[in-house]
Amino acid sequence: MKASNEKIVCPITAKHIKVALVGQPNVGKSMLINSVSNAHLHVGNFSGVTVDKTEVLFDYKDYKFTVVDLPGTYAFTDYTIEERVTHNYLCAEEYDIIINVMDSTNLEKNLQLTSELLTMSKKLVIALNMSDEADKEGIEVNAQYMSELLNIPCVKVSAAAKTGIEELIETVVKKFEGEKQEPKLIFSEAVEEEIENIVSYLQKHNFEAVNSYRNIAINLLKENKKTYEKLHEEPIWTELQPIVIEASKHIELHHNTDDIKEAFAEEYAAFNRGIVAEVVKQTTIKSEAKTLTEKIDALLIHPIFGIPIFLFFMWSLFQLTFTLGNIPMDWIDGFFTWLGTTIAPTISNDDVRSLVVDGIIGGVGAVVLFTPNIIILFIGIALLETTGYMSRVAFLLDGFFHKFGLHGQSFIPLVTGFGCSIPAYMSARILKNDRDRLLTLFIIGFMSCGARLPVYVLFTGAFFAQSMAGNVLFGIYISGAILGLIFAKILKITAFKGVDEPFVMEMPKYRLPTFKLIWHTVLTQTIMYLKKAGTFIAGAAMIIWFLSNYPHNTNLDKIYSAKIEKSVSVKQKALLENQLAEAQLGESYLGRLGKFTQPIVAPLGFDWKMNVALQAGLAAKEVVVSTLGVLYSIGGDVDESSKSLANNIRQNIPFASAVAFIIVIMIYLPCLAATTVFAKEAGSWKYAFYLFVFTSVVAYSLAFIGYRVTLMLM
Ligand SMILES: Nc1nc2c(ncn2[C@@H]2O[C@H](COP(=O)(O)OP(=O)(O)OP(=O)(O)O)[C@@H](O)[C@H]2O)c(=O)[nH]1
Ligand SMILES: [Mg+2]
Repeated sequence: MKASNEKIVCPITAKHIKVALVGQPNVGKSMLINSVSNAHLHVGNFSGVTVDKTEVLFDYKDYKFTVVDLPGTYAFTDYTIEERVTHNYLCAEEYDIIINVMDSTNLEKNLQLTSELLTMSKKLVIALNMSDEADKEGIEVNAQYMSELLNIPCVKVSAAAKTGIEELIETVVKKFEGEKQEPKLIFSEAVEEEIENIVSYLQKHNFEAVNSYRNIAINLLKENKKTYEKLHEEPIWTELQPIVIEASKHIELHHNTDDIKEAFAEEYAAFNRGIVAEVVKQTTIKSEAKTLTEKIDALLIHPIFGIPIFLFFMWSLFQLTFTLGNIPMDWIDGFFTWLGTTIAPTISNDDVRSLVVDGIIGGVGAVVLFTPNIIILFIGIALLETTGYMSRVAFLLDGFFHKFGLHGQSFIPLVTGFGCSIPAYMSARILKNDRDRLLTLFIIGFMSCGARLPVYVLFTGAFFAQSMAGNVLFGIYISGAILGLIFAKILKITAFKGVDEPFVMEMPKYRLPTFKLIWHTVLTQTIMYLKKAGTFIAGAAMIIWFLSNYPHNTNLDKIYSAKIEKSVSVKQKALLENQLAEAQLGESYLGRLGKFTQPIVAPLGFDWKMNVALQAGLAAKEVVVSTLGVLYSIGGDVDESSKSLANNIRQNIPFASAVAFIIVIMIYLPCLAATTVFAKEAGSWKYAFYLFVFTSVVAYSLAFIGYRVTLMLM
């Protein structure tokens, strides 16, 4: 019975394989997972794309794989927050195998991490990724020999070209089913002797351990904190400690240093050089890919032309957002108009009809209308991220950023902020220094996120000719960024005082992104935008509709119906009906709330509708547009088409008020979801409160100035 039980239980439990994917930044870990499964993890050509762990599940033959994508980490010494995620995972979580992903074109640097992984107790497989690039650059890696030298299976793969993937998975399965073999990590004779001393002591005392004696000895000598803590509690420690101290002294003496970490760094570097010398052969003297990167860089990171070129790219992007984005906008607008007019006659109940047509279709339609603009912006950001240009711009702007007290590396979270503030807040983890990180977190909101784009497009489209609108849009984004820099400086000399740290940022090779990669990146973000429009925004639009339709004042109905009956022309009748709708709106809950709080925003030239739209925008910025959509489709110049929202805005909102409104949108608190992430990343809700006060004061003051100045100029 027992045997048959075992037969049933074992294969099922044995078939789950949990793999931790570890490697230096930008070596293609996330892309490798996308290649082996159907996942669409975020891939970008710069260091620090993945900042949190993500699990991906897939089946292979009889095995169920769980692969954990971890943030890239250079070595296990100096941690940023995201590197800590990786280290903590490797030390504390349950998993079966580590796949160490390496960049075949940069083995020596990648080995810094690999050689540290060799002393861990887990089974290890090495994926020599980017083999396609290595081939192009004439770099030959002898994977077979490397496997023998390290006693770890090494498999050549290319996540981009999808080669070697099956072999890699087969190797993982084989390793999983087999015994753990001791990796070969060889040090100089002086160190080997000391390791041997400690090993024989452990052997003599038959010390029980998960890791091998050799690895324990190495970790003790390296002053690995975890190993120390564990051994410290053992009875043998009193005898072992002097042996370790003595051994460390010998090693330090051998390396002519008083720092054991430095001694080991030299040992590792020598080992890594040795491995590379054995397994890597450069077949061509200077590769074409390198000269290409150099040629492009000569222009793109040119000290004088670099920044103007970048600004030109950004300007073109916003021009495209407007000109190209406006074409499908007409179709979408037409579709929602058609939908509204088709559905309206089928609903007999006045309230339900208004809820569906004005509330849901009006609100959601107003947001969906801007999908083409959002897509163009997302494509721009995806290109910046995947080509390798992002790190160059970070480098270009570093000196400039330092003048404002920001770190060059802050550029990455800041640019991410143009898409959405949530990943931007998270990517601020790449900043090592807590003060720099907090400062960056406070500034990210100045980079207008994609959700604010619809508001800008709506207002610029309403007040400017098509030929100018793109420029104005570019101006809004640039002014937001410049304001961000100015306030970074102010915060730096007041709240976040401290010395600047030098900036080291890896400059990846230029990579032509595949159409598929851009497609998936943009598609995922667009689907998220549409999903939000269909769920959250639809819900918010319904609430806004309800609050703006109730309570219904029957007295007003009576007064107006008498007038309407007496009206002489169709035009007059329509006018009176509109006045009635406006009056009812003013009496609604939303109208009362808007009017009650309106005195606060009156100095900025806002009417109560703008006031409630801004308040609703605290939930999500798209809600500003959907709220305006609902409010203006009830009152004002009634026409269901969303394009008329722009007309309504032009007719009902004075230009100076519109300027002040845009300034508030640019600066005030990010959406609820982003603010929650902000609080989490900053470490406390206290900071979210500071952010609220900071952004509100700045938004209000600047909007006031903007309003007054525009009034004066007009
Ligand atoms: N040519 C080539 N490019 C690759 C390959 N694998 C990944 N890339 C590119 O390398 C860059 C980095 O890929 P990611 O998957 O984001 O790297 P990562 O290791 O997850 O990076 P972090 O999350 O920052 O640690 C992207 O531009 C990919 O398109 C490959 O096998 N060949
Ligand atoms: Mg990644």
